[in-house]
Formats: sequence, structure tokens, C-alpha cells
Amino acid sequence: TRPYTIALAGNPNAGKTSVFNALTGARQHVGNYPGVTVEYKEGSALHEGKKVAVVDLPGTYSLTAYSPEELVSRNYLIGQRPDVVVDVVDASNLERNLYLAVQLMELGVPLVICLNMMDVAKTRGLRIDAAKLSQLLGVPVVPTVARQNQGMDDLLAAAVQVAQSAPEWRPLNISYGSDVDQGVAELADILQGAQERRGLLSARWLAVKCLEGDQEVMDRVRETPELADKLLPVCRRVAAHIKSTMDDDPDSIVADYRYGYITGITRQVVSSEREVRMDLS
Ligand code: GDP
Ligand code: K
Ligand code: MG
Repeated sequence: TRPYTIALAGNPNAGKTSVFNALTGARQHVGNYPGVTVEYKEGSALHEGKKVAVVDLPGTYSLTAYSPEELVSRNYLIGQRPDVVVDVVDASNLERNLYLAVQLMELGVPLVICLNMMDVAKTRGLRIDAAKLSQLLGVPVVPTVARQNQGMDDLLAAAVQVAQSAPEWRPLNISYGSDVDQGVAELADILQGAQERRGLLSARWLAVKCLEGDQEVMDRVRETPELADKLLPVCRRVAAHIKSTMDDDPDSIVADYRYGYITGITRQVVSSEREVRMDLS
């Protein structure tokens, strides 16, 4: 049988390459993605005597199509469909780092969160309840210190376990408020009926991207004129309606709701020892 593929995603400097090196050791090689100057690293890890392929994706804060790094990462995830994505998260910057995690969850890729830099978080007086974070997100969370090779066995085991259960994985659906939700549902209905093969992508994900005005997704839609004829006028109408009633663009409303979802979780998961000490004095 074909070995599993783990793709490493994460914000720049979260420790992806350190995790990659710890998992693969000397079994790695470097290349370039075709047409862009974005580096590509591939290697293999060993889990219970079996090879597991590991790919180090470019560092990204988001999964929009604004930079070559984001586009390369997103197209890899959608096109190559790795068996599991390990999102390397800087635990000392949890809120910001979870923005990418939420987008990976919304995309619907089978996911493990590598809660890296736990030593840095500790030095800063941050306590993070990894079990609670895992429970609230519905995703395995493995605390690590990649630079010291800590947590790597657990991480690999969690990743392989998720890879085994990947077919049951479902995308996360966050509410973006009733106006946006209604528009998304209307667009998703049209996309649902479209003939094109979407693979991993849910109609809802594509609908959100259309509302956000995602260039790459819009270009794809235009390749199918019958679909574009139906979808684009509705998309324009819904976007204009949202803009006039909410006085904001759909993409920034979506971002706000994502951050709301994240803050609701980090509030329950992160505590600061310094604050506790101040309360006591
Ligand atoms: P990438 O940009 O995500 O590939 O991040 P790197 O793996 O290059 O790591 C960025 C920096 O953080 C490097 O100096 C690493 O040595 C360091 N680093 C990685 N993981 C950890 C960790 O768990 N703890 C600490 N203290 N430093 C780390
Ligand atoms: K750093
Ligand atoms: Mg790197």
C-alpha cells in the first residue's frame, strides 16, 4: 500500500522546518514548485517501521490567494490531498496562529495541531490547556518543543491516526452572521448543482470564497460559462446587500467571525500566570 503523506502547514517562524527536520532527519530533499520561486521540501519519517512521506509547505498566515506562498499551499492541499495536515502553531502566539488552523478546518482537511514553542509559552507565563483546546476544536492537539525534538513521537502517532480516519473528516462550518450565512447558502445552492468535479471542496467553502472575491476561485468559475452566468449576478447582488446593510466587505466580516470563534476558544484555554499573580496582590 501507498505510504501516507503528511503536509506541514503553519505561519512563518512557527517551527515547521524544525518539525520537518525532527521527523525526517537526513531523509529529505529540496526542490522548487513549478513556475514560482517557492521552495519545496520533501522527506520521509518512520512510524512503527513504515515510511510516511512528509512535505514542508511554505509558511502562510492565511489560505487566500494573495501571495505565491498561500496559493502554493492551498493548491497543494486541494490538488494533492495529503492524508493529513499537521498545522505547526506557535503556542506563544496562539490566537494569531489559530487563524490558519480555522481556515484549514473550514477547508476540511484532516488535521492535527502541533502546539509548538511550548517552552517559549511557559517562559512568558502562559499556561495552555492542550486537552481542552483539542476538545473545543475537535482536532488532536500535540504539545511540542521542536527545537529539542520533544513531542515528535506523539505528533507522528497522532498524524498517522488521523490519516487512518481521514475519510470521515468533515469541514468546520462557522456562522458569519445571518446576512452572510444567507448569501453563502444561496451561492452554495447554485454551486451544488454545478457539474464540475470539486474533489475535496465543499459547495459552502467555494461559496464563501466567491463572496470574499477570491481571484483564483472566480477565475475557475468563469471557465464554466453556464455556471458563471448563474453564480456571478447572485454573488454581486449578495455582496452589495451585505456591504450596504453591514457597512463592511464580506471578506472582513468573515475574518471577524473567524476571530470571534477563535477568541471564544482561547479564552477558555489560555491563562497567564502573571495576571493571576497580579490579582492576588
Ligand atoms: P518555520 O519558519 O516555521 O520553518 O520555522 P523554523 O523551524 O525555521 O523555526 C524558527 C525559529 O524558531 C528557529 O530559530 C528555530 O530554531 C526556533 N524553534 C523552532 N521550534 C522551537 C521550539 O519549540 N522552541 C523554541 N524555543 N524555538 C524553536
Ligand atoms: K522565532
Ligand atoms: Mg521553514
